[in-house]
Amino acid sequence: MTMRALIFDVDGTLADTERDGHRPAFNAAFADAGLDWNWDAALYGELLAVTGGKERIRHYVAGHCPEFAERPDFDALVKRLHASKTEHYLRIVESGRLPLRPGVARLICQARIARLRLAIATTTTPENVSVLLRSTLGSDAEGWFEVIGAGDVVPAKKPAPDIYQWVLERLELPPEHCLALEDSANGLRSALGAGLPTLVTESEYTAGQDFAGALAVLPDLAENNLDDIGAIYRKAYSLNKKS
Ligand code: XBP
Ligand code: MG
Repeated sequence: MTMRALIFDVDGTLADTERDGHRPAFNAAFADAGLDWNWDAALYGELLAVTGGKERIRHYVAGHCPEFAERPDFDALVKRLHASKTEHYLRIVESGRLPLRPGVARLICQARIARLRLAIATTTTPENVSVLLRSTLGSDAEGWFEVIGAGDVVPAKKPAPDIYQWVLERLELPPEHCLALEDSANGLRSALGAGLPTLVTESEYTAGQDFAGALAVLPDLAENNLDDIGAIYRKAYSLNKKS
């Protein structure tokens, strides 16, 4: 079996974007709308159980102010809040406050030299991916990724496998020739559901989650933790040989 492509998750995998990126962006959008909602770091960690920003807002309302969902314009309000949040988030990303996690740039560079194909499978909004890649890897970085599957292109977000299946279809590769890189149990379940061997790097919000089925769980992709991603990929098949 030959590894031909790496498929990266974004939030928590490429960069630790949640606590100091998405979270303050949500709070700024709520303040702009005159809402006294404030997601502190602990509450946000709970809300991350639900992927997708619009879905997360709805999940928060259902658990904290269900009467709000009775409003006739609730759907439109959620969309407006999320659009405002995305504007705030893009400014945070463009400010350079969200660097790539350790080892990510090195791995992408090594993968390009080894002529591995690159793709992205994420729940976040497509524009968030473009700006993060540009601001961390440079203006041509987006073009390094043949397929970018993001946000609402699929009906069901992670942990559903849809986004990884969407990416595999466009790569025209079977899952066994790819390796997914994820940070969360939701993301791992999504990748495994699409049949992908998966490497997990725990992030600040996902440490200690259930990563059963991952090829390996690492603190990050830094050289002292990952010296040969090919060896991790090959584990997928040596493991199968034993079973
Ligand atoms: C993480 C998510 C996203 C972000 C917020 O995505 O679940 O919803 O938290 O981004 P992944 P949006 O780990 O799959 O990259 O508000 O744009 O959804
Ligand atoms: Mg993630």
